[in-house]
Amino acid sequence: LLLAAGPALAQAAAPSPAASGNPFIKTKYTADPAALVQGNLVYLYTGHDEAPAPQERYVMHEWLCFSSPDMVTWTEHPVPLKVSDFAWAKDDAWASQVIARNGKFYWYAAVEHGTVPGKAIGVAVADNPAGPFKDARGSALVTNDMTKAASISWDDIDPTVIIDKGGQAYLFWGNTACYYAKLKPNMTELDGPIQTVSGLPRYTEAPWVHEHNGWYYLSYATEFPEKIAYAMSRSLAGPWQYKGILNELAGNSNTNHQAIIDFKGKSYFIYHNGGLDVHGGSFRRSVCADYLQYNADGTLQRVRMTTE
Ligand code: FUB
Repeated sequence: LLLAAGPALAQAAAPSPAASGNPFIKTKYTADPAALVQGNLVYLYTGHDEAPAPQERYVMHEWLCFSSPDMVTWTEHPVPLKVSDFAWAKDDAWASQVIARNGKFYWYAAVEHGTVPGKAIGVAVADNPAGPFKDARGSALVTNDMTKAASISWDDIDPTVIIDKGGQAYLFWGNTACYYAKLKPNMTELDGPIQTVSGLPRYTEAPWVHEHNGWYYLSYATEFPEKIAYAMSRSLAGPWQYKGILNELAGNSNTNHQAIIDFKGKSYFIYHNGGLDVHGGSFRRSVCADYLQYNADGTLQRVRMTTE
């Protein structure tokens, strides 16, 4: 399946592309984007919003995978992972991220646990970035009782994963707080205690950690409806220094959920809004992308979404 994106990303990098191709996945409602650059291709992983209009709740049973050589033309791959692939999980294919290590691909995904009340994070593994993926543990990697946030059941969501230059992998996640823990080299076990990131004002959810020119960036959803804010650090263990807001409200969606990548010489801010069609909204979301620009000191320019 070839999906046509609009002209926005076909143009040379500009702070505010004039013509919008967003949302750029037009055949399905897609949410919570994560992206992974592998060689000549970028892989896009999303949740699949399946709530029929006018239902105002999340209906999400599977994740989707698309790839592109240019951020313009997208190929959809067969469904690579479903909630039912985690035998211990009940429902809710919420946010996720895939990372490569030692020739394998590890997919960290939030789901509703079948027996431990609340959300949990599982990890699936594949030999190919498009899958198929299978449960790497047979049990959850993180469960709600580990972070002891009794106040809400959806604390252990929104995993983001990164490997530092020394080869140490870190998992970040969370809703009532931004948690992080080291991962063992096998990528399927936590290595040490769960800690909490400090210095993220008005943190809501959706952490995304990436590296660019020696700086680590922790972007996250702030307030509700959500904007994206970010902090910078020289170390994944912090301290993180808050730098400000990256974008404003995404448009017709309470959530925003970003991923940030460099690909073929340009940087991209990928997120979702509720703008695909008349039924679009907070529970029928759609993935968009706009250019991201770095300043000489490493700080980020505010993203001007093409939908603004
Ligand atoms: O898609 C379900 C939830 O909505 C995600 O976990 C959050 O980041 C928000 O986008």
